[in-house]
Amino acid sequence: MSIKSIYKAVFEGDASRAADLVQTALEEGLAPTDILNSGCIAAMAEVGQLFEQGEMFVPEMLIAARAMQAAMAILKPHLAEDEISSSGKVILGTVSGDLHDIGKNLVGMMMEGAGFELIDLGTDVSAATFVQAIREHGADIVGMSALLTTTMPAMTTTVEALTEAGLRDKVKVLVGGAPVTQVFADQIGADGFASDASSATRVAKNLLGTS
Ligand code: B1M
Repeated sequence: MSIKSIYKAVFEGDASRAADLVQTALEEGLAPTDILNSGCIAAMAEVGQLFEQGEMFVPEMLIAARAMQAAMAILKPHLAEDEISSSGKVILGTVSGDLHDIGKNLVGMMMEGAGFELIDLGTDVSAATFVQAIREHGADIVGMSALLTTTMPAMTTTVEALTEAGLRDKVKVLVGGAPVTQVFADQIGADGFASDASSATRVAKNLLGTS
């Protein structure tokens, strides 16, 4: 069994094979983070690159994404196993108008793995839903993901809604996603930015002073 075969199964969008291979790899003692980074994430990166070059299209991207999620369902408990205990409560969602959730789910997995209590609001989450969830659950951090340049403004709207609701000083705001930058995070008054799932965990801990 090699991680390359997991990469291939995700890349080709073979969900059941991807899940089976991840299961076998784990049974054989391969490190969950190696399977994640060199198998699943690397395969999706190539999918993205080919899409950008016009050599792959939306349906194929979606099929690959589903294979990645099938692999993730097997990996998730093992990623969580490695890490330490309770660090705080995180409310996480992909912002309004945006349906991309693979990166957001990875961030959530890594957060849970690092001992955060996670409330995942899913995708296409409106500012009002973020506000309501923070009121209901009293989170330490609200994490927003955006993969489209057209949905980045929804992060601004959400930060404004938090301020209007009197919640802005009660939660730390963490933002990320492929088009999001530190400069943008600073512009909208977010507390933190992370470019990938593992740094998201580190930034979250820094924000709460628990690193
Ligand atoms: Co979409 N898509 N997509 N897509 N898609 C992108 C994002 C795109 C860059 C592709 C391209 O054109 N090159 C492009 C956006 C262009 C832009 O805005 N500038 C794009 C487009 C255009 C679209 C549609 C509009 C296509 C269409 O319909 N014509 C459409 C929009 C739908 C919508 O959201 N309303 C669409 C649809 C889809 C699918 C449904 C087919 C599928 C999503 C499936 C799913 O998520 N369940 C999909 C996919 C798979 C992609 C690409 C290929 C891969 C995204 C991904 O999962 N990457 C993507 C191309 C690319 O990224 N190169 C693309 C793997 C993932 C692990 O990385 O999500 O970046 P990422 O997450 C990383 C970091 O960004 C970070 O950590 C993660 C892990 O390391 N991170 C955070 C993410 N969130 C964070 C939050 C944090 C911190 C870090 O704190 C809270």
